[in-house]
Amino acid sequence: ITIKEIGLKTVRRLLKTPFKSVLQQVDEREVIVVSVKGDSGQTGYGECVAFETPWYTEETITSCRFVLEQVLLPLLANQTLHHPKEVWELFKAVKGNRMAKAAVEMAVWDLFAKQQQLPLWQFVGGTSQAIPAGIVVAADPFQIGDKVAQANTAGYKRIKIKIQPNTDPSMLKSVVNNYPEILFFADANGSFDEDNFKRLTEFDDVGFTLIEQPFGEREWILHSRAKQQLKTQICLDESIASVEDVQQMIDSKAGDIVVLKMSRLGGWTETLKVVELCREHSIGMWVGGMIEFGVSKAHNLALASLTGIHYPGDFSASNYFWEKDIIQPAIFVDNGEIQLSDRIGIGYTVNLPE
Ligand code: OSB
Ligand code: MG
Repeated sequence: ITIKEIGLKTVRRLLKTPFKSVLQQVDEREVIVVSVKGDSGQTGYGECVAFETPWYTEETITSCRFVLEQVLLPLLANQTLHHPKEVWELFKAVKGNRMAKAAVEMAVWDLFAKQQQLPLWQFVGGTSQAIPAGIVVAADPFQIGDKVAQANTAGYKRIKIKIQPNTDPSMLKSVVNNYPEILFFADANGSFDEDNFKRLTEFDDVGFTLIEQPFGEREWILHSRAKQQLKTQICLDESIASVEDVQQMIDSKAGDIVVLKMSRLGGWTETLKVVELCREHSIGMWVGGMIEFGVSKAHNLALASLTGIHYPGDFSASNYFWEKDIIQPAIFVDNGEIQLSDRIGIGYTVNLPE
């Protein structure tokens, strides 16, 4: 495929309700949709999901726009590619900036799947067409009970609750006990430290399937101590930004499970390497969310189709965050699952603003 046109389109929309975590409150979301047109006339799509400021990863939507426009797009323009893996090679001389790279790289994978007339999930070797959904409750503590009840009514079988050192574990325990058939995850977003380690152990009896990122990104030793001392599985999210980070987690016995975020990892090529490494070492996997729109979600759903990804990801319906998504049809959850499309590429039509 020869790359003929590359487009960037900014999408900015309000969330239906504010997303509150220990790190940041998100009320409005801005992303960049990347479109890549090949000589066959088809178009592949990617979505850059960096946030407005560096509260979650170092990149921002503004740094990504700069790197995309000034550095990455010129490297890709007019290139002839035989496989989407070649994009990672093309970008090799560019340090870091994985979220910017991922957005372009993902668009090229979509384009190749379309050229091969295959759904993206089949193009990448996925096997499952029904993806278990999962929702995130990121609200004030007094709202958690109601939000969990609503998620249960909507059919979700996996609910992730944001926690921090001042969250009351006994309150959470009574919520979790109400729904024996639902899997509950906890996400601490790195809010614990050595001084309140004991506080973390008080969440061990809540009934969580896993606790996500209790400590900071580079706290391998604290995480390994938590893995030893808690019966709840330890899952790393922010810590995992490369294949090397997964190897570090394995070597330091710092976790049982990883969250795959294709954007933070730099796209499909690096993510597929991570999946391979996790399979070899029997590390659990699931696919994380970035409060993103449908293009990114569609790529992530295709990822969740791969074998070895055993836990339900952050896959909520389009209408959980958005009045209107940028894809058609919207993503919807039926009986706790999302069905992957039989259509080629990401499987959805993209509707971009003028
Ligand atoms: O820590 O998993 C996280 C959203 C934005 C930034 C970080 C995280 C999240 C989520 C996922 O919790 C929310 C979603 O998109 O479903
Ligand atoms: Mg997380």
